[in-house]
Amino acid sequence: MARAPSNIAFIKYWGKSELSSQWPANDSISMTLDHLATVTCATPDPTLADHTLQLNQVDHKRGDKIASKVFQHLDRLSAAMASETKFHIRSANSFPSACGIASSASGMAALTIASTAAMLAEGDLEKLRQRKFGSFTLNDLARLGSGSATRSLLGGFVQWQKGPSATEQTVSQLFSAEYWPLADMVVVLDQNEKKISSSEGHQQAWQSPLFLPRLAALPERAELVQFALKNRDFSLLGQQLEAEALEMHAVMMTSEPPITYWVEETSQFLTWLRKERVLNGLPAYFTIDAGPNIHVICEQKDRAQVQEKLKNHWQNYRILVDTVGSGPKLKVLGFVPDDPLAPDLW
Ligand code: 2P0
Repeated sequence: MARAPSNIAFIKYWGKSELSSQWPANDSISMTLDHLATVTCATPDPTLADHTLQLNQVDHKRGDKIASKVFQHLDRLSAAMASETKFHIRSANSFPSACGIASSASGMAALTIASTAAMLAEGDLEKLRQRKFGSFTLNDLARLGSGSATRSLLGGFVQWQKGPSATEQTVSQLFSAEYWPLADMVVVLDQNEKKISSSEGHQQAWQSPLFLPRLAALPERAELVQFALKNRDFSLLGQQLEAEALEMHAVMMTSEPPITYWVEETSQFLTWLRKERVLNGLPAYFTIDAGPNIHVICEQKDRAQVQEKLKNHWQNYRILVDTVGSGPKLKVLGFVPDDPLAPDLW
């Protein structure tokens, strides 16, 4: 059984240079979260003709959208280990899925760890990280499930570098979770499932006239974000976060066909937050993933103040409060718990 956190990208992965190997068009940097997570129990069963999947207490059949993605990944994992093992998968998210809170990052990371560990009867995550699965590492396998999942395999602040070729990608921790306690408050403006998946969006990015100029300018922004992290310079980090999120959404909106993930409240929120910061000194900045919901980032020391303000002005919306987390966990229980998310299990 594995618990893997979601992550929020500070420098976004948007666009792929090669689809089959999930080779990103640019390097990305993210903060691993703590409470927003997926727990997945994988139980191999030699009597099964096909995998089974229960997600958030709902059974899914091969052929439906989510089961297709999960079963395809399980088949990929089995193939990498020269096995034909079928699994019972039981999984739960601590947050709403598929609306821009990176459920595919935590979901694919947890699925990869739980299933490979179950196949090898391995209870030590560090040993799994060091193993090779055919020509793949654990990072490679998670990435093939979902690009952003590879960043969820580590805690703290994480960099995924595209490297000189698709087989030379690397994922590394820039700073630990303790280095800089930041908070992420996700204001859920709309929790309906998004209509265009990230995988489709990645492909359309190349059609935007803004995409190539973005790729050319990104190394400089990535350096500024690293500098801000290193020096714990919150206003520099915040400025870069906002510019980066707006630029990614500008690419989306100018893709062909265009993708608009925002709802009306998204732009209202951005205007409100900037006003609060400029006029009232609210120490918080936004970033946005591939969805309409806003991640408000602040330093942990200012969290109560920012949370209070959000609660007062956005009282009709759910706010998910999280902090930077230390990465995934693996447990061998020998049974499937009734509530895999129960905090005392972790
Ligand atoms: C990121 N996102 O860096 C960016 C920012 C969304 C916006 O990675 O096709 O679900 O499975 O590799 O990982 C979402 O893309 O896409 C994503 P696939 P994924 O977090």
